[in-house]
Amino acid sequence: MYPLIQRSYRKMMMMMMINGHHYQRLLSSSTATTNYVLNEPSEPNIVTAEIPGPQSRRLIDDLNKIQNAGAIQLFVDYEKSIGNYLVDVDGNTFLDIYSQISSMPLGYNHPALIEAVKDPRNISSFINRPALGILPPKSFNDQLHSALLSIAPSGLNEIQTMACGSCSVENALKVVCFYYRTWQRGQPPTEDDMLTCMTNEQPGSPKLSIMSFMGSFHGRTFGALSCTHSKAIHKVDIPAFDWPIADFPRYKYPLNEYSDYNQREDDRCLAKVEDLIEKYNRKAIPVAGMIIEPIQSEGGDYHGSKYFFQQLRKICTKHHVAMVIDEVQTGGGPTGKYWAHEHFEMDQPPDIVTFSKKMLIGGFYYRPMFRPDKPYRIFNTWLGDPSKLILLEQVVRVVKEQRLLERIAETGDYLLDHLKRIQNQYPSILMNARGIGTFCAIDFPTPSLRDQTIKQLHRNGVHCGGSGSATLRFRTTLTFEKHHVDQFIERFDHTLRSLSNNK
Ligand code: PSZ
Repeated sequence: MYPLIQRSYRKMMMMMMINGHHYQRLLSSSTATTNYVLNEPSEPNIVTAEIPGPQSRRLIDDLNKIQNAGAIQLFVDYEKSIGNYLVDVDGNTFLDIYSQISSMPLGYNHPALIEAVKDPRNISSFINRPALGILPPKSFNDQLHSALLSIAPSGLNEIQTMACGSCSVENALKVVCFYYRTWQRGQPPTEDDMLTCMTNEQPGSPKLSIMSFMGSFHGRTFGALSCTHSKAIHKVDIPAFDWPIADFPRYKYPLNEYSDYNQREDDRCLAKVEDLIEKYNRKAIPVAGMIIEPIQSEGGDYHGSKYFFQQLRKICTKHHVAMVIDEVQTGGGPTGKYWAHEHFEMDQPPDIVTFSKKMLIGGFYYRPMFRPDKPYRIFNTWLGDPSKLILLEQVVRVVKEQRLLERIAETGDYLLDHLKRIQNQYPSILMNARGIGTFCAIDFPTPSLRDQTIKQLHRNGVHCGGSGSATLRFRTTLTFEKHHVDQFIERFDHTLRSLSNNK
């Protein structure tokens, strides 16, 4: 440690070195808040001729000997990465607007998280991963309150933790089926139910369905995969349930120029939802629930309007369909609210909200009436990991103290303004700039132009990724600031200029 203490106006600044990272800790004398300032590099720095560089290539080749390493982009030096900058094994420093597929709340090596890991009181939690469903640690209830329930969507007062996003979705869908069958039967499972379920027969294994939406992504496990419709490679060769698939709106942009068209699109999709519910009820595969993303994220950053979601909530209530909102990708703050669906101001809360990624632990919030009636109906070995709750407690504290949600909303407006400006500058390459907070996206006319741009952005020091077939998506941390936007836009402009010159 190198404590270098300076006194400035009502602030005490300590520069420390933790795990090789300098950071500044600004302690306000008037409040108990800690203002961490990350010592990020001033800009990206690419030192290899090709991305991936030679060290990454060597490691990819080695890995390929023992598994299919075809998806690996880079090997990363996580010790050197900091804040919004990712450093690879070749020493390339990228501005990271993808943040581990939207799963880094505060960026790399945030000092608040390093402190939590170094705190001797937390060591046992990192070492002794418990079977949470039977032997939770003494701090568990407090942690659930401070890390998860303190930021729960309104009306959803109960919580179940899980290990990952897919697992959260799977178990949320099971809760929906428990609830539906109990309502349908008017009593808990009968002896006949208990007997027939053992051989996958009715009525114990009932014919029920979950509605999902074309273009959605809810995970790759068996049940979730029947609700996922973003790319064939995710689904091919896997048996699927006969479950209804509705349409998610596809708007024209700019929204204010196409409001009539978009309104008709909402109404078309809503009518199809109701038709499908009625059709599946007639087929004797009643719709117990629906699962929907507030913004279709993997599928290509498709947004649904406030009106669409408000009406959808009403349809669910009318037909006794449980509404599961999948906030695995949108949740945790990137839209400027902890939960993207809160932008929709629906007349009732969703019935279940799934999360993972930026929340560091998976799980779902649910309305009290969805609590399973018996223990062990929702259960597995780990049910998450309380050491992640220690980290999440810190994240929630930092987000609150540093007003990161308000700041991400401002940074997001700034980003979207710039995207709209640059789209006007390159009208033949860019279109449909859209987003809430920094959860933004922009489209290209073809998949190959999008892919080329992403490759070139990597070479120009921006780590980024696509969604859908021809979209560039922004999935920043919550510590992403206007100066990061400026850096991105400068490199985006440079990249687009070179691409349009080469056309
Ligand atoms: O290719 C993949 O498997 C990817 S790339 C991004 C994701 C998955 N996102 C995960 C995800 C999600 O975005 C939504 C809305 N719901 C569920 C999931 C599944 O979460 P994980 O990956 O944690 O199982």
